[in-house]
Amino acid sequence: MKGQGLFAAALALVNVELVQAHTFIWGVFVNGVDQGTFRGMRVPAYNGPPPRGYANSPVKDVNSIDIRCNVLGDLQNPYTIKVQPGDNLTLDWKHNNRTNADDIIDFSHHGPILAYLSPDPPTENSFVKIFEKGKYEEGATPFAPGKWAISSELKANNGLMNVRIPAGLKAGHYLLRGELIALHEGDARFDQNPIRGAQFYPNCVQLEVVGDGTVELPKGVSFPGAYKVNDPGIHHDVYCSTKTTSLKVPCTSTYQIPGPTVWSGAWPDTTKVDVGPRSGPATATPWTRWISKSVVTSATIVGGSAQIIGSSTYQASWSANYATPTPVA
Ligand SMILES: *[C@@H]1O[C@H](CO)[C@@H](O)[C@H](O)[C@H]1NC(C)=O
Ligand SMILES: *[C@@H]1O[C@H](CO)[C@@H](O)[C@H](O)[C@H]1NC(C)=O
Ligand SMILES: [Cu+2]
Repeated sequence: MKGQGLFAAALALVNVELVQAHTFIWGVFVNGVDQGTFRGMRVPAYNGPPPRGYANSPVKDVNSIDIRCNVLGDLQNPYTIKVQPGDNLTLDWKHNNRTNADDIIDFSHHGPILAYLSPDPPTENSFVKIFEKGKYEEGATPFAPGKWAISSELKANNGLMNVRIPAGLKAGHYLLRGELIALHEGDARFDQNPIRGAQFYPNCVQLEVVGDGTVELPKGVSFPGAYKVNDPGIHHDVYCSTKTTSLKVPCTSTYQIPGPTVWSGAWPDTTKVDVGPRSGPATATPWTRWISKSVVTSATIVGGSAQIIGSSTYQASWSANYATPTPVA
């Protein structure tokens, strides 16, 4: 039937986005030494049962708690990565598998990459921007998106993103919030058209800074709170930046990365370090808990497929005080 055919086509389109090549942080190298797959990572388990969970659908509502550390970002990882001020970290963004053959993210996903640091747990205005890179080359022809940190750099660099721990940073527990913002649908605003809009991929890593540093983080921003749906760096048409043609967004050849300016105490240049071999699994263990449309589903995995044991409404619960993660038994 015609009507049914249309419905099926619409459904197929939705599924295409759900299984698209999305990315999250699979591991962190400290001065080139891998700390192990998923160690210290608050891994988002988005979208539904395995294998779909690996597709990690974006966070799109800048006012939701998910913008802080992604869905389930309040859940601690049993392991915390120890670092010192001045250490060179390399975040390993991957899609399907933690290998060099991985495609990282679909090429259509043009946009900036960012990093913030906050004490763990975050408080009001505690996220401080320590790194950002946005658009660095104008498109050669009208409507060409130009060169962007995600699609032209991170992807070409095997998903490796360099971040350096600020000099003299005071010892303590911190969250490193790495983020990609994909703007291929950023000509639309999520509040006006929830099917489209900018896509956020925030991921948090648990760090313990050791040493006798004395530098405290300055006042930062809150997540949610730091971003607005109509920020010029969020409501931005990557395809009209060289010509005034879009009726939806003012076209501009300059791109303004959202959020605050980078803290003056952060390193002005990030250093690319050679990374050693990866340690730990190259494939993800099927999720036993995932979230979709604010419903958390728990399951056991039997023979690769999920046997659902229960579901509940997602209520992120961020504690006010630092709690030592429970080690894995
Ligand atoms: C981090 O990289 C910089 C620049 O290459 C280097 O000078 C510094 O020694 C590195 N830090 C560590 C702890 O290796
Ligand atoms: C990635 O890992 C999955 C298992 O999780 C496997 O089925 C797939 O073939 C792997 N893909 C590549 C490109 O290695
Ligand atoms: Cu996408």
